[in-house]
Amino acid sequence: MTGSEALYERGRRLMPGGVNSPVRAFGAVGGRPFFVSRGEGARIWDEDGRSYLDFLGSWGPLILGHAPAPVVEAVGEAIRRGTSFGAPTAREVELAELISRAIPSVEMVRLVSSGTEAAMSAIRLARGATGRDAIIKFEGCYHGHADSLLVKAGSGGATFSIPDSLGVPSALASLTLTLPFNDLAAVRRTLETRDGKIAAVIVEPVAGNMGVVPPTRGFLQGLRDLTRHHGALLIFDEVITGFRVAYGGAQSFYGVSPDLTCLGKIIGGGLPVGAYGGRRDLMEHVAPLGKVYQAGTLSGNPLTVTAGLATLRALADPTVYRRLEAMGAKLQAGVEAAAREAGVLLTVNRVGSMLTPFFAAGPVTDFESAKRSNTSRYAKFFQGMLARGVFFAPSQFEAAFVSLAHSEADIDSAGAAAREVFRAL
Ligand code: KE4
Repeated sequence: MTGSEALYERGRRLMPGGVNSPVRAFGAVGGRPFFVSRGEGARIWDEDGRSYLDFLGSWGPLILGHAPAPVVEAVGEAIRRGTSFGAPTAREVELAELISRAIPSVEMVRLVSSGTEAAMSAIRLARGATGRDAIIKFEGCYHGHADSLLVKAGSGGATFSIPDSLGVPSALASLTLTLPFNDLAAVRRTLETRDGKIAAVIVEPVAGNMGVVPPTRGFLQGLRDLTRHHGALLIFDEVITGFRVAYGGAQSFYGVSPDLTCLGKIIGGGLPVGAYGGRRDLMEHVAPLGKVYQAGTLSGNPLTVTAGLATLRALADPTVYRRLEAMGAKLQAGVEAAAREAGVLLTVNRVGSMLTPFFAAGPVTDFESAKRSNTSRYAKFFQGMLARGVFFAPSQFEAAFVSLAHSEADIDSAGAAAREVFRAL
C-alpha cells in the first residue's frame, strides 16, 4: 500500500471516514482521499510525492497560498514566546483594530475558534438582543454545524425547517425558517406574516456553499431594508467572503452594511479561527459586559492572531484585489473556453477569486438551479483534473479559490488540463 492508502486504512479505523471533516472524504466525487504531506505557494504534495496545483486553498483561508513567508516568519517568532495563555494579549487588540478599520460596521468584535462558533454565537446574540426566537436562513447556504443551522426547508410550502442531521431536535429546527436564496418576495412575505417574531436573517452575501452563487441585484439591499423595517437583525456570514472578495468583505463590495458579521478562514491565516462582531449596542450584550454568554479556551489564540495579522497586513495592498480579480477571470475564461471547445454544458459563477464550474445550463441563481447540475460529470471533471495534477473542490456544491501564489502559468496549466478533461467527458 502507498503512503496515502496506508494512512487511509489506519485513519479510517480511528476517525469516522478517516477524516476530521466529512467533505474531505471525497464522498461526492468518489475515490479515496489523498493525504497531504506539505504545501508551498500554489502547490500541495501528497504522501506519495505527487504534487497538485491547489485551487481549494484549505476551503478559503489560504489567500496568500501555502506557507507564505510573512506568516511563517511571524508564527515562527511568536511560538517561541508560548502558544496560549488564557489571558488577553496585545495582538488580539491589534487584530480587533484591523478588522474594525477594514469593516466599519464591525464596531466591536469577539474572536472565537471556528466559523461555526462565530455563526452560532451571532444567532444567540441576535436572539438575546431582540428577545425573539425565530431566524431566517437560505437553502444552500451553510453557516457551520450548530444545531439551529443544520436544517433544511420543510415539506410543502411551509417554510418551517426540519433537521438536516440526526441529533437536531425538531423543536429547535422549527425555529429556523428556510427560504430560497435571492427570493426577496419570500423574505418579505415571511417577515410580514411573522412580524415581531424574527430575531435575524442570516445570509452568505455571496453564497459559497451551494457552489458560488452571487446575490441578484437589489437582494442584499432588500434584506437590509426589510429587516430594518421589521426590527430583525441582518447577519452577513462572511466566513468565506471576508477579505476574500474585497478587503472590506462582501459588505464593502456590494455597499450594504449588516448589523452583525461572521468572519473566519482568512482572518486566521490558516490557523483555527472565527469572529463575530457588529454594532456596539448589540455586542455590549455579550458576556462579560452583558447577559449573552459565549466563551472559548483558545479564543484569540496568540498563534492564530499572529498568522491572521500577517495575512491581513499583506492584503492591505490595494493592488492585491485587482490581481485576484484578474487571475479569477483568467481561470474562468480558461475553463469556459475548454468547455465550449468540447461542447460541454457549463456555467461558471464567479466573484473575484472564488468560483464554481456548474455542469448545468444555467443561470445558477439559487439552490434549486444549482441542484440541476450534473454532479456525476462534476465528479469526472474533479478526478480528471486531479489525475493531471490540479486539485479542485471535491464537490460540485463548493467553491474553488485562486490565491496570490498562483501564477499566470499555473492558471494556463489548469486551463490546459480542463481542455483534456472536457474532451474525455
Ligand atoms: P468552520 O466551523 O468550518 O470554521 O466554518 C463554518 C462555516 C461558516 N460559514 C461559512 C460561509 C462557511 O463556508 C463555513 C465552512 N465552510 C466549509 C466548506 N465550504 C468548510 C469545509 C469543511 O466543512 O470541512
